[in-house]
Amino acid sequence: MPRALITGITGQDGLYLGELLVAKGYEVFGLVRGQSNPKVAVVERVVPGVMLLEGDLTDLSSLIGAVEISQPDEVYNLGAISFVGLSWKQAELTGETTGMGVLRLLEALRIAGGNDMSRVRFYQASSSEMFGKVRETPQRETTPFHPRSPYGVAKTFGHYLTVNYRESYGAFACSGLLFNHESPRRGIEFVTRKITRAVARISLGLQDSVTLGNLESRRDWGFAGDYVEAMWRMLQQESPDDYVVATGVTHSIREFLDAAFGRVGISDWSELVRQDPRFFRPAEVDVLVGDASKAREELGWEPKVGFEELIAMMVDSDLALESDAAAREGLLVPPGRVEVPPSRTTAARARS
Ligand code: NDP
Ligand code: GDR
Repeated sequence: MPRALITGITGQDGLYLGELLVAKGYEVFGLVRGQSNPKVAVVERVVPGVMLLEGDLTDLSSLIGAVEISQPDEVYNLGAISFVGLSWKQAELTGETTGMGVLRLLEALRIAGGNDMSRVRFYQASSSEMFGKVRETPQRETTPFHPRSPYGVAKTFGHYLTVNYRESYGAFACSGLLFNHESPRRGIEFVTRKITRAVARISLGLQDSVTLGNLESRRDWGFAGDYVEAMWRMLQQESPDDYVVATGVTHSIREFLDAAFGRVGISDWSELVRQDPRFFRPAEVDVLVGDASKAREELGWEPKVGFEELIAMMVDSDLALESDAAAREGLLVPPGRVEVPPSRTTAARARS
């Protein structure tokens, strides 16, 4: 039975990867931080059977301990401060976790292995944010980096360290340059889930509008469930390498809004979306679109879920979650009654 250690098991990708590896027959260990992490219950519900280990990417000895207990064949480093917006407000913490965390984990593997890194295969969750102010379009493995946020800078550090441990110690270390990937499990701070949740709530009359930042930026959005398959495939190759993982299609936030509101029958959302400078970034990444030819050719990987299907999946999931929650709190009108809650009016106006 192969053994895998996942940092960031409580996050979006950690849950999908945990499910994938358990289904493949792995013994899965997950690193969980904090003395009473509320997301432990989510991991236990979604991926029962995963062994949870206490540890933190800012604490080397806890990482050595986790490696010694789990004795992994494969390590997936998904843990990070992953919200780009937060990385300006907590730049030092982002550097420590998203950047230095990679160094600590690689060092933990080196130290626990007595300087022998050949036994274990390592995956680093690198990011399209490293391309930042892009030097060419589409972005591929050879495109130079120009990160635009403390997050992007920290990920670039982690990426080069992964390459460096491969070259210095012969580590089987891969870096996945993954473009945005989303799902119903996406955190509500990210724009896609912020929108799909708001669309659900507006449609149910629980909220009047949603306030966003820049609507013009464009992203290459895929489905997280597809992307964790690419991570696993990287570690099954004969030799370690770096791969871009993307759909090759880019859309603006406006187009995302069109599709998300369209799912609940609203075609004109102009009165339902506000903009606030609070949600604009000090430096923006304007357009991202990836070329995943290498992943397609060498890993046999390709995305299965398209843009419209992804958004439908997220809106439908949020509709179910929000109507369940509202019904529990007595906020929704039971079927058969004709009363309309006050905040329903804006959405109804927009729909008519
Ligand atoms: P999430 O934000 O959903 O998950 C981040 C995870 O990191 C959480 O489990 C979090 O734990 C954990 N974490 C945060 N700080 C620490 C710490 N100090 N020690 C240990 N763990 C910590 O991110 P995603 O699942 O979306 O992304 C996974 C990885 O892939 C991240 O590294 C992200 O930067 C990267 N990435 C993501 C992309 C995307 O589009 N989703 C694209 C490219 C890269 P807790 O729950 O306790 O906060
Ligand atoms: P991103 O994702 O920065 O690409 O990083 P996010 O969804 O946060 O932003 C995408 C784009 O939307 C614009 N935007 C807003 N963003 C948020 N969060 N909230 C808003 O209200 C809002 N309004 C407009 C942003 O300016 C940006 O242009 C994600 C993360 O998962 C990273 O960890 C990962 O590395 C990259 O994707 C690839």
